[in-house]
Amino acid sequence: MKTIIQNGTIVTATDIYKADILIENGVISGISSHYAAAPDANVIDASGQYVFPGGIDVHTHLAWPFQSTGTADDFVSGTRAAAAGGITSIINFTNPKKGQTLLDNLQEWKKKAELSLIDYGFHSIISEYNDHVLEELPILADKEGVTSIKLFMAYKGELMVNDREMYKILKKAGEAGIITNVHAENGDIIDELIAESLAKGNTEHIYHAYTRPPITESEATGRALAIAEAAKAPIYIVHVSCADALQKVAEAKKRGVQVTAETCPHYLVLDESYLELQDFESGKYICSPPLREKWNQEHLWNGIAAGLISTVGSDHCPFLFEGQKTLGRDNFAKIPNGVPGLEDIFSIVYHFGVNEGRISLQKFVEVLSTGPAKTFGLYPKKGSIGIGFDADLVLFNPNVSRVITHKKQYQNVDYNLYEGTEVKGTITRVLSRGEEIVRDGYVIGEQGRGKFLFRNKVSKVQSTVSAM
Ligand code: DUC
Ligand code: ZN
Ligand code: ZN
Repeated sequence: MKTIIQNGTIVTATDIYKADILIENGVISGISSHYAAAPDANVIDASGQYVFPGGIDVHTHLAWPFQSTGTADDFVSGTRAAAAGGITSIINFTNPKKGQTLLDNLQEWKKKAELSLIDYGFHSIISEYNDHVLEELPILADKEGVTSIKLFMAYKGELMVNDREMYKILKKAGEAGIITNVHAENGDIIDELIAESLAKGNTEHIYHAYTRPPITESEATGRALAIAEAAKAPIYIVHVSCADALQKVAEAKKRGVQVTAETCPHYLVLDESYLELQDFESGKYICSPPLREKWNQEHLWNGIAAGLISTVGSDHCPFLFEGQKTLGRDNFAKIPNGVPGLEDIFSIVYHFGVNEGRISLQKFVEVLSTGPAKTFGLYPKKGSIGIGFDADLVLFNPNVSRVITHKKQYQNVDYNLYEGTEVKGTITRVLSRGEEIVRDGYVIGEQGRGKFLFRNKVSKVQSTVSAM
C-alpha cells in the first residue's frame, strides 16, 4: 500500500516548502510538487498544515527503577504518550542491577520494550566500574547497535562514578564509536549540602534547589568536559539547566572538545519559583538539576538559536503525585527526582520557541529531530524528510490551539507540569514508518509495532584541540 500526503508544507532543519510526499513500504520514496491520487494509495490531505519529521526524544526513563521506587510509565503508556505528542522514536536509559553485565542488562531492557508502539533504542547506564565493562563496550556497539552509554556524576551509592572511572570509560567508549551521556552535577558537594540543610531543619522543597546550586552543575560540567578532552572522546551533556553550565560548554567547544549539549522543556519554560508553591504542589516540579532562576531561560533559548545546544530532550522521568511525590511531603530529600514531559515536549518547544519568536521553524526541527538523529547514529534513516528516510511524520495545524491538561493525556501520571497552558498549534496525525499511529489526538497504532533501533557508531574527531 502506498500513502500520499498532499498539499502540506514540509519543514526540515534547512528548508520549508510545499510538496507532496509519496510513501512506500514505510519509507519516503518520492517528494514532488504533485502526486495524483491513485486507487492503490491512501491519500492524506495536509492542506494548511506543516509536515514535520517525527520527534526523536533521546532522554526518557520509561520503566526505570530509581530512588527506591520506579517511574510511572512503562513502554506501553510511555510510548502511547510519546506518539500522541509527536515523538516517533525514543532512546531510553537502562538501569543495570548490581553485578549484571551490560549485555545481560540490555537483553532485559529489550524484553521490557517489546510492547513499544514506536521505535526505540537504549543508552546503557554504567554505574559500576570494572574491566569487564570496558571489554563489553565494543560488543555493545558492533553487535548490538547500542552506540551510547550514560554516566552519572551524582547520586552516590546508586549511580555515581568517579573521575578516574569516567576517564577510562569515556576513552574506551570513544575508541568503540560510542558517545557518552553525562549527568553533570557534583554529587559529593550536593550530598553535603543536603546533610547541612537537613541538620538545620531546612526541609522545605525550595531547599532542593538551594542544595543543588548552579555551581554544582557548572563545576561538574566543566570537569566532565575536561575528562572527555583528556580521553579524546565525544561527550553528550544531558539536561543543561543554567547559564553557568552552558558557559562551560561554550568554552569547551572553543577548545575543540567534541561536545553536544541538550536542554529540556522544563528548564526553558518553568523556574525555581515553582518549588515554593503551596500545598505540596511544589513536589511536582522536583527534578535534578533543579528548576533555575528565570533569567537562565533566555540563555538557554539563545544557546539553542546559536547552535550551542543541539537537542532538546524531555528527561521524562514521571512519578505519581499521590503515593510517589508525596513520599517527601515533609522533606525535600525524600521526593523522587523527576518530571513527566514526553507528551508535551513537541508542543511546548513549538509554542514557546516558534510561536513566541525565539527560534525558527527549521531550528525547531533541528533540535527535536535532526540533531538527536545525527548525534545518536540514526541519521539518515531518521531525523528528516527526504527520499530514503523512514516515513516518520507529524502533521501539525499551526492555527488550532489547545489547553494542556492531565485529564487528556496518555502519560500514566496524575498531573501535568504545564497544566492549563494554552498552546497554539495541534498535532493532527502522526505516522511511524508510513503507518498512521495517531489521528485527531487519538492513538490508533498497535502496541508492539515499535522496532529496536540498531544505531550507527559515532565517529570520533581525531584531534580535540583547536588552533584557537
Ligand atoms: N534527574 C531527574 O530529575 N530524574 C532522573 C535522573 C535525573 O538525572
Ligand atoms: Zn540526569
Ligand atoms: Zn534523565
